[in-house]
Formats: sequence, C-alpha cells, structure tokens
Amino acid sequence: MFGRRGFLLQVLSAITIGAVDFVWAQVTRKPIPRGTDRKDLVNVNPAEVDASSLEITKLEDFGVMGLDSYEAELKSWQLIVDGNVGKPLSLQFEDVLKLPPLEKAVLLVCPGFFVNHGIWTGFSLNELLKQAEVKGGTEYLTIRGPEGNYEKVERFNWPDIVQEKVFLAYKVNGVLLPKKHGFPLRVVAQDHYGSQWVKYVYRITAHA
Ligand SMILES: Nc1nc2c(c(=O)[nH]1)N[C@H]1C(S)=C(S)[C@@H](COP(=O)(O)O)O[C@H]1N2
Ligand SMILES: [Mo]
Repeated sequence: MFGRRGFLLQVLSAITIGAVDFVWAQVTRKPIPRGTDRKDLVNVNPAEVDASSLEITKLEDFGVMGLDSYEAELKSWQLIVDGNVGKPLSLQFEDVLKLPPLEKAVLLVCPGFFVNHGIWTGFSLNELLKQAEVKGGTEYLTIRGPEGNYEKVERFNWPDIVQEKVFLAYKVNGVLLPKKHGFPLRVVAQDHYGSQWVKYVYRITAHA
C-alpha cells in the first residue's frame, strides 16, 4: 500500500512518536519529594508523578480497600492462563514461586482514601504468556480474582504487559501477601489506580 520506503517511514515515525511520548512522560512527571506526608498524595494520578524518592510505606501502615477477607485454599487454588494462547496453563502456587522473580517499588493510589508505596515481588506476565505460547495479535489481557461470587475483572493493554508496568505479585515488602492484600496473588499496575490492582487473582485470559 505504501511501498517499501513508505512502510519504513511509517515504522520509523511510529517508533519516534513512541520514544518522544515516553521521554515526555518522564520529564513532565512531578517528583514526590522524600518525606512527603502520604495524606497529601491521596488525590494524585499515579501516571503523573515520580515516586522513586518517596519512602517505602511500612506494611502495618498500608490502607486496605474492597474485598479483604477472602480465604484462598492453596490445595485447590490454581492460576489459569487461557484465551489467545497456543498452550493453556494451570499453575500451582509452588510453580508460581519458581518463575523468574520481578521486584519493583510501585505506588498504589486509592483515590481520596490512601496511598501505599510498597516493594512488590512477583513475576513478569510477559514471561508467563511466552510460556503459554501467546499468539500474535494479542491486544489485551483480562485478569480475574477471586473465583466465585466476588469476582473482579480488569482489562490491561498489551504494551503495559510487555513493559512490565503491570505484573503479578505474591510478596509485598519482602513477606508473602497478607490475606487482606490479596494472598496468594495480586495485580501490581504501575500508573493505574488501585481499583485495577485485582486481589486474589486466579485467571489470566489473552484476547486478540
Ligand atoms: N478482588 C478484588 N480486588 C480488589 C478490590 C476488590 O474489591 N476485590 N478492590 C480494589 C481497590 S478499590 C483498591 S484501592 C485496591 C486496594 O488494595 P489493598 O487493599 O491491598 O490496599 O485493591 C483493589 N483490588
Ligand atoms: Mo480503591
């Protein structure tokens, strides 16, 4: 349609626009100074701030919102990976712990209520989806938890998965997730509000 040169130009301009967007997002993020009172941050948009200088919140000071008392039974719990994949997976918790670890300090903002700055440890969804032989053309994932009447479903675009902005965690501040924070597995969604941080995750589905 564009000819070879036209196509190359299209690709190059897409890459350039992507890079400019990325750099722009970094320079326009407002740095949160060390020592900032977390109460002053409850209305920030996590995508517009740089929290890298902010202290890590003590786990006992974390706020809690939404479902907080779901009891996961590890004997029957499984993580299902299905949808637009060549090889659907079902993993036990011990399999999850063997995946290559990914650890990041990320700010969770529940607007108007609280901000938790935790160190989250888990694994890359990009890696897991590769193991499931995710098919080309996958545009987004849905992530669900917990199984049953209280299920919450959120949708995440593929670039956030590839950039590891969105991943799954089984530890916070070095300890296994407490029940109220989503044991055994929860979403960590950098730059997204807390409502997307699904707790008690049991299923990931790839969509074209
Ligand atoms: N399954 C499930 N996940 C959930 C919720 C919920 O009600 N059910 N609440 C969400 C909301 S609104 C927020 S702000 C965060 C809070 O996470 P925390 O309780 O670990 O601080 O969890 C999110 N994940
Ligand atoms: Mo929230």
